[in-house]
Amino acid sequence: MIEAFIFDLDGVITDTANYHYLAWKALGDKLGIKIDEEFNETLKGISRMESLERILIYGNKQNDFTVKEKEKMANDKNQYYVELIKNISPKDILPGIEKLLKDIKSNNIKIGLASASKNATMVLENLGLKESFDFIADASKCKNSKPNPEIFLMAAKGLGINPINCIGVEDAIAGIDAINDANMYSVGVGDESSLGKANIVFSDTNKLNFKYIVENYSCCSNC
Ligand code: B16
Ligand code: MG
Repeated sequence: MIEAFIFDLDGVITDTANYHYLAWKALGDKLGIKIDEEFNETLKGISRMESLERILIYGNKQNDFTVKEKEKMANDKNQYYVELIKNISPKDILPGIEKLLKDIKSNNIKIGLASASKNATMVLENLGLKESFDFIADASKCKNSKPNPEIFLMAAKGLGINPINCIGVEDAIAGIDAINDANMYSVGVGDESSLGKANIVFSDTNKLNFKYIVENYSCCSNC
């Protein structure tokens, strides 16, 4: 029985990926590491510090900086990112999301957030959606980045729901792996060929369909 929906934020509720991209690109330019959109794709769902480590490896500069210097770089990136997301408003909610949240609520099912972003609460506030969420998992308390299931399990725990009664919604491969390893039912949003490990995939948020998810979940848990 479905008792909760647990959402990823970036790429599912709103599209902040481009802001992360611009902020990492600005840092990359300073370091002489060229970050393109294709490489940025590999950072989706990955925590701030781990993203920085991946960027340094990508630019073959992984041994060039102290921990303190890396912390400063991550901080600078975040300051720029926070500046960029200041103007986010309800018009930035991805299509289909408000309808899905409404359908979930009207069926008395809980709603949680499992985002790797430490800025998640501020983004939800700017979108005017914070009150729609019963629990927001705190990424700063999460030790293991997706694909580790920790952040989804934190959200289920915070909601007081058994993971097998949760539906996880994600746009990143690392996120789908995290949902599956948390023993939840996984709903992917995006390209079916890359999100193939999800229980079901919708090509974009506008196609997300509450009834269809519920029917497929019941079918899946009965076989
Ligand atoms: P922050 P999600 C993730 O959000 C982003 O996809 C990823 O690009 C970002 O590095 C990560 O949050 C951490 O974000 O720097 O704001 O703490 O997809 O898990 O909602
Ligand atoms: Mg995402």
